[in-house]
Amino acid sequence: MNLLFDQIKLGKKRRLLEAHSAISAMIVENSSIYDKNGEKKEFDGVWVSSLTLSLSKGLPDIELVDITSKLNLIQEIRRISNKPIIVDCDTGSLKEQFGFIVNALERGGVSAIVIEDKFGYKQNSLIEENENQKQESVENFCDKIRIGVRAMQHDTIGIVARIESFILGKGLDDALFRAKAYINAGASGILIHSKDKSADKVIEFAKVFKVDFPNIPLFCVPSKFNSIADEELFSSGFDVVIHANHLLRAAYPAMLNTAKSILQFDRSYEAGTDIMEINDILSLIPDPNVMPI
Ligand code: SPV
Ligand code: MG
Repeated sequence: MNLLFDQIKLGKKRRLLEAHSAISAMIVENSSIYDKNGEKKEFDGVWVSSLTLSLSKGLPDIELVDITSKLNLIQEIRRISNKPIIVDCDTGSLKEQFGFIVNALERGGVSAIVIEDKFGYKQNSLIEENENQKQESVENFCDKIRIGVRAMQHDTIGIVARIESFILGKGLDDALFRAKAYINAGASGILIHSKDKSADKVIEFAKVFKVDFPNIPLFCVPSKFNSIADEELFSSGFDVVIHANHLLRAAYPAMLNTAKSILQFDRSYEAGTDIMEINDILSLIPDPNVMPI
C-alpha cells in the first residue's frame, strides 16, 4: 500500500506544499478553505524540497543536506501530519549510495522520492546560468532507477524520475524518449520540469505522455509557470502539482521586515502590527495531554 499512489490510482488529483521545518509542516497540515461549492480544500501532502531545506540550514542547494538530516525532518513532520511526504533527493547521489537512500526513506515512511536526471555538480534547476549542469545519460539514469527499485522492501515507496530536458535546452522528443526509458526501468512516476514562465511546454508534454502512459502518475512543479491554476494543470493530464518553496519565501520577508522594524524604532512595538500576538503563538504550543496524531 502507498498512501499517495493508491489515491492517484483512484483518480484523485494531488496538490502538495513545501515544508522545511515542523512549524511549516503544521501550516501544510492545518490550512484549509471551503471552495465556492462548499467543498473543503486542503493540501494532500508535504514536499521536502532540496532548495528550502538547504537554505533553511544556510547551505547552497548542491546536495549538501545528508540523508540523516532529511530523516530528522521527516520525523518532525510525522509528529504533526499523516499526509503523504515526497522527498526531493536531487540526483539520488552516486548509484552506489542510492539503494541505501531508498531503503532509509522507505523505512522513514516516505511515499515517494524524486530524483532528477542530472549528474556531477548539481545546482537548483531554476537558476539562470546553468552551463555547469549536465544531464545524465539515459543508460546511467535507468541503472540508478533499477538499483532503487531493487532496494525497496515493500510497495510503500515510489521513485519518481524527474526529467530536466526542458531545463537544459532540449526538446519534447528528448523528454518523451527519456520518460519511456525511465518507466521501463521501473520509475513509478514522471516529473517534467521547466523554468519557462509559460506552462505550454509541460502541457504539450503531458498531452502526448498521457496518450502512451495513461496510468503512470505525472508530476509538475509550477515554481516559474505559476499563473496557471492547479485545476488547469490537472485537466491537462497532471496528477500531482507541487508548490515547492512558498512557505520559506513567505516567511523570509516577514522575518526581515520585523528585524528591520525593531532596529528602526528601537523597540518591538511597531513590529507588533505585522506579527502574531503572544497569546496566539502560545495557543500553538502542543498540549502535553494530547498525544500526537
Ligand atoms: C526544490 O524544491 O528543491 C526543487 C524544485 O528542486 S525547484 O526549485 O522548483 O526546481
Ligand atoms: Mg531540488
